[in-house]
Amino acid sequence: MTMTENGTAGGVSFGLNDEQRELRALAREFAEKEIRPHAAAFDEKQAHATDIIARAHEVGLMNVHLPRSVGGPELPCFEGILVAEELNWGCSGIGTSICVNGLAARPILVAGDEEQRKRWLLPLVDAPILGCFGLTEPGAGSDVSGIQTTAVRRGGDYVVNGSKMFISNAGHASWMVCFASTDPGKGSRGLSAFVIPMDAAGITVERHLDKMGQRSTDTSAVAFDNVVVAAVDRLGEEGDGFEIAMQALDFTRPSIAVGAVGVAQAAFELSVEYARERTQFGHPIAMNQGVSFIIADMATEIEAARLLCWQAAWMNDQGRGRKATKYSSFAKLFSADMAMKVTTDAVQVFGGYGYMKEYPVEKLMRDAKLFQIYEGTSQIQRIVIAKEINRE
Ligand code: COS
Repeated sequence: MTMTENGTAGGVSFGLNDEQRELRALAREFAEKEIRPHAAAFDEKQAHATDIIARAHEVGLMNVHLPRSVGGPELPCFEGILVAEELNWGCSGIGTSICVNGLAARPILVAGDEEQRKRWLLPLVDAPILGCFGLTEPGAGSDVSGIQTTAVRRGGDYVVNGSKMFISNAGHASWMVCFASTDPGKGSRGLSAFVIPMDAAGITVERHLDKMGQRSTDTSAVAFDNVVVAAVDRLGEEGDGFEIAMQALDFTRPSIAVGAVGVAQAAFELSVEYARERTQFGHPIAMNQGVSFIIADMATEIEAARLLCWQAAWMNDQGRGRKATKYSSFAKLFSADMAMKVTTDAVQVFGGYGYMKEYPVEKLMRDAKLFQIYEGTSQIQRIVIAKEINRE
């Protein structure tokens, strides 16, 4: 094997270039100074971090994938996950509220025309405006084809009725990409996507939901009662909705996956620090093999998860289509399950103190759980992986 000038072997490099290192350092510094110190208080109060989101916008850590045509930096998926890991290291509740625009904007980037991109995405560049992604419903979470919200054509408009559930940032968003059935007989082939302003007549944010973890992300239930939507606000053609949603999730799942890595990394760092300080039987507990093996496993599994996230993002950036689908699900499945294990182990390393709210690791364990659920449960990721293997 020969090494090339930039130190890569056989065309593969695990190193970051200068710009990527700078971007990651900027995100880490922001997380350290602007997010971490407030994480516990926002969690306790279940408060939306309006000012922190505005600061993230100001320093360029939001909307990083928006294309140059609307004034965005058009960073690849890979650069986005470098930022997402650090923000979630700071606090995954606040990190998620900063990153949700990536998911909200993606269907518009997948299927929107120039006019729609300008109308909905250009304002995001100038101000910390939030969008949200309205896929999940009370009766349709994993089974997207079971969506009950309807959009019925009436002249140049559609009339939307139904309800959405567990929608991140909905209570603070200016618009939602809403998936609704335009042909209920056709299941997934009958779904269409619309961009709907949240102040449209007939929309109610019904409940800000009280969550176990990631409490500073607003998660709300939204009702649609005869909401009139102009046909020009439909993304793509009628029936394109399912594919638009799936393609959006292919791109955003690496970012969610790496959020889990950020949470696990935080739990790992705290565990190492604590194990060196905490003395029992006359020596630091880090010197006990029982504890040191837990920490060694944490480090190994975090590294493995991060590499899967990097590969999934790279697949997306290479335009690998359905290959990226599988790798995004690899990353999401492995990282979410890893973060749950690592944060649970962190509580174990801290012992009785770990179980107390006074120490930071119990929050990380609560936060980690959501990664196994949102943007497709760990079981759904296995279904996606199995389906993609069978298609090959
Ligand atoms: N990109 C493009 N097309 C895709 C696709 C993708 N990533 N995934 C599926 N499709 C296509 C399929 O090829 C199929 O097309 P054909 O009928 O032409 O073959 C069509 O879409 C239907 O796909 P499939 O048969 O796999 O659909 P299912 O109803 O069986 O469900 C799952 C698929 C379960 C994978 C899907 O519903 C899913 O991802 N659910 C989880 C959703 C989720 O993440 N929810 C969380 C809320 S978002 S915060």
